[in-house]
Amino acid sequence: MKVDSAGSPQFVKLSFVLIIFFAINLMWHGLQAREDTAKMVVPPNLVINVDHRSTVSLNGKWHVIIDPYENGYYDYRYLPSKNGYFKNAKARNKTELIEYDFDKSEALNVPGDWNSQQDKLFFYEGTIWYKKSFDYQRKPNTRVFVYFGAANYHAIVYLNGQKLGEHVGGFTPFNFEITKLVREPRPSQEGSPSAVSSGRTNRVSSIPTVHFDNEGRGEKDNFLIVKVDNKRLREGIPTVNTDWWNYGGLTRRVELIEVPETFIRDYFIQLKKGSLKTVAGWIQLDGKQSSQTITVEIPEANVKQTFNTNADGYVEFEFDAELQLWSPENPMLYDVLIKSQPDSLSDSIGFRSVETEGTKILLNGKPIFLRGICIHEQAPKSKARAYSKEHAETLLGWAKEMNCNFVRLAHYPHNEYMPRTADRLGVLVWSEIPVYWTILWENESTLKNALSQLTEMITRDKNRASVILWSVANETPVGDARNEFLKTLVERAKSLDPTRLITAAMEKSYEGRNKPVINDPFGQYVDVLGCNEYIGWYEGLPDRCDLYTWGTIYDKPVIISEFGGGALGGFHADKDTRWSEEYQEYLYEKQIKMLEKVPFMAGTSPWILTDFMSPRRPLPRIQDYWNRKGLISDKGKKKKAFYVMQRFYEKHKQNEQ
Ligand code: GCB
Repeated sequence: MKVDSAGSPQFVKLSFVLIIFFAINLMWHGLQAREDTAKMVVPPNLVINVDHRSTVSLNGKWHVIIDPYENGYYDYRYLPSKNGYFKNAKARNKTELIEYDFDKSEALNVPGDWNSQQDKLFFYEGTIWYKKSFDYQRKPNTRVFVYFGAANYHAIVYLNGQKLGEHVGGFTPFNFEITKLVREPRPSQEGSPSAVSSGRTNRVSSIPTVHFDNEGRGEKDNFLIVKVDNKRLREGIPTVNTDWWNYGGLTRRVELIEVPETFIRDYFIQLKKGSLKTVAGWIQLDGKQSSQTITVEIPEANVKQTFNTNADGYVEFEFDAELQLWSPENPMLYDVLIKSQPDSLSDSIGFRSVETEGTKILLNGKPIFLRGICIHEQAPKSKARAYSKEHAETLLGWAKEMNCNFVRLAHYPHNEYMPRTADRLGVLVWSEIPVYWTILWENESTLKNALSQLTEMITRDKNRASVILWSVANETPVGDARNEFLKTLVERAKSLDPTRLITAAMEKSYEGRNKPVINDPFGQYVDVLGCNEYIGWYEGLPDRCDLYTWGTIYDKPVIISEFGGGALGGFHADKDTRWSEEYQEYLYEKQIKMLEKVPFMAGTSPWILTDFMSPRRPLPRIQDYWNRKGLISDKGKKKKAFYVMQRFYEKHKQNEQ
């Protein structure tokens, strides 16, 4: 083919312009992508104590589009598309090509993981788009936030086609302000917002009868769209390798939070470190009336204190009070009222101290032995992730039945009902972030991510008396880069909350054949050492426990934060048969005998309360993708070892009295 113009000055000019254009375009998208990654891990200004605020639930059915190729996000050049699914587009005439339709797509329950809701999603890891339409009438002089209890793992949130922001981390809450973006009913619609939707339907199987006006209003005034992606990432927190189900989706509640224009966003009200009567803390307002007078009242303790916030809406305070202390035996919660102009907010707060003295943990100044159990966020008797108050009641109820005064909430922050229920039932809590196994220690964005998950966990739960331990890691391999990484987390935890103890679940090593020792160098940075060990399961048979005498290089309390072995509920055989309840029972008996002799042991939390789902556990007819180390089966039936722990803890309880 003859091309006349090739080589001509115009052609060269045009090519040059085009090249520059594409280069700028590429750079721009590249930069944007990088900026997005950096922004993603910065926690938003979390609104705490959702339970005591005015909220509108967005729970229920959400339409979803399963999008394994992220077609709704990237164009065919793999660049973020301007017209992704977040636009919620509809064909405006019979010729227009739109290749998706939320309103004709299937629906899933929120809160809830997607894996347990449809067989085809059981192993799914990737993107699913969620859409919820809603009407909303904003009250005068209020602000509105959309709040997510958690979305696993990476969420990008859009309201009415506009991006609100994104969040990384599957187990902590986040929110975005939507005051200016939320659409209120049009004047003609007032009083009957559904009038416009008459004759329209969003039923999954119907013909396309939903019409959109040129603002994109459909059957409701607003549409909220969330892209949730649970792909495991090498640089993620957690990383690709774990031992639990990677439940994806909007796994916790979604709410609109309604607050006055200036409101109490966050506060810390706890006993001052080292004191049993001085309450110390701070309050953070959000809004224009930043400098003002606020009061803190605890009516039952005759407390009424007044403080002035500074120009940033912040105040620190301290006052003395005669308080009944919170403890597992007496889980006393006070109504605490914070009053500002024009907001007021209440919370149920318990007051207790926690510290260490040598190898002891002291609660309210007295040594306490932690009679614990580990718990995953596995819904009781179900293949789903737990998310509700009822789940929390059942799980903690079982722990109490075992005579526990302590739970280790593994391996990530559980939903807020857990620490709140623990507060009420008198159960002490270890709360941790999913810094698990082989994290990319030298990757800067991985550290940022861990820091933001830690910050969000502490921000949400720092007023819960039940929570005594923040854990920064589980079974991470010893090494300098890991020590540095974890040290940074400890520093952050201490700066956010100087009152609680810091821990991590570590491993032991050996001095000679029969002397396990706790000597992980990272131990120097924590207050309490957690140690996971599987003698009798991964390491020899249960009788091996008889040989061991434990040692430590630290003058600090040690919690045996995991031990245990698997048993299929209802399978009975002799004590030497793996997977039988008798093997597990015997292992527990031997472990207890060994651990009772460890002088520096301040508590135990065996692995684990209930069977939980894990892709690492495929053994047919025994595991079937369940980790069987539960003391309670996936059907909710107690195994024999449950009663071994129950008796051991009963004995401890008696000795304490
Ligand atoms: C561990 C891990 C825990 C596993 C458990 C097991 O050491 O901390 O997440 O599930 O062992 O069952 O192997």
